[in-house]
Amino acid sequence: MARIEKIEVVIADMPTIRQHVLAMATMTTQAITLVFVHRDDGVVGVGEATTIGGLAYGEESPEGVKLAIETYFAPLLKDADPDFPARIMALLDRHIVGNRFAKCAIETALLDALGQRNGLPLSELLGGRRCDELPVAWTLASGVTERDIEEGETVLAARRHNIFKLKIGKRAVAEDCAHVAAIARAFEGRASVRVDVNQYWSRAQASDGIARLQDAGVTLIEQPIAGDDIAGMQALCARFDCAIMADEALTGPASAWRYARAGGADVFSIKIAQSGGLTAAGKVCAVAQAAHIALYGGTMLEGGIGTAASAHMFVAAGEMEWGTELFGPLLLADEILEEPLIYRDFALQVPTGPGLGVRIDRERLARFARH
Ligand code: MUC
Ligand code: MG
Repeated sequence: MARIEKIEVVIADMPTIRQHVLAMATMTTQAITLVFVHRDDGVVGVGEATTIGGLAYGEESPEGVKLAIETYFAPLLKDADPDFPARIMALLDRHIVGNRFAKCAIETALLDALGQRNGLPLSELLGGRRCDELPVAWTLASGVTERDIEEGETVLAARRHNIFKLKIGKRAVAEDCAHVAAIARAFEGRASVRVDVNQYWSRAQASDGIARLQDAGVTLIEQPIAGDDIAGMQALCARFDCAIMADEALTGPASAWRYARAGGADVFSIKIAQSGGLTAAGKVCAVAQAAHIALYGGTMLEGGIGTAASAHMFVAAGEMEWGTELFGPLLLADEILEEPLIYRDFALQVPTGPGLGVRIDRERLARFARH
């Protein structure tokens, strides 16, 4: 029997390559939140609990995750047998309400360690992979239309991305939609354009905005109104031809079931941390598949660890009909992995090594770690 010896949480403030303007926050750094699980046989697994904009996006902040894990998770995990991640996650669920990001990081770290111990990629522990690469969208969110178009041209020419997601909701509806239409026009026939409103529209604004976006050729609208407004989302799905995607609304399998039952989304954005872990995210996928809702691989703008974990989970879960947005590491100005993830030909190559198949460079991490 093995034992968990130590849990370590590191928050690293990493500069982004440019400001990233979302409706709820403007980012110039990302607080990458990593959780290391040290086993007594010397194997160390790592998971990620990164969020966006402190407490601007979800209920868990980097500092809160660190406090919760060190104060409440660690005593429960001390001396537990890390060869049984499902047993450990059941123990955590019994004693800890919510804290989905923290739970996701712990589950990822346990599975990473188990994979390393047994020489198996994490995707194999999750049932086996269906493919080796995932299409990856890029988010244009500099806040300036011309700069977004220039950036889009650069990544398109590099054959890195041909799907662009635009973050809107901050400005007036007409202004935001004109910005999207200009970018959609610039890339017509060469790249597809989607939007994410991050819940910032009222029902009336969404009716107006989605009609304009549909005219501009946008085919996917992410979380236009509040996640808890299932009836409002259902009405938008019924009224418009373009696909409506749920993101913030999905906080695990129960919310997925409520959405599926109500017909509140055409597409689910699957996020491992928002779901409460890799297994929980798999259940969200299962609900979608049972209800004929399409899948999309979402991100919380994690670094390489959360991105690799998501990739392993997505390739095991089923077809991501709308692709993924696993570009998080590319938004960071520096690399903290020993070997960076590989992006080429508009896709992310899913790592093939044991566990996550990527390792943290502790020296590089130390340069950004908070003390
Ligand atoms: C979100 O809401 O989907 C994903 C891409 C991006 O720029 O922000 C995230 C969060
Ligand atoms: Mg979103």
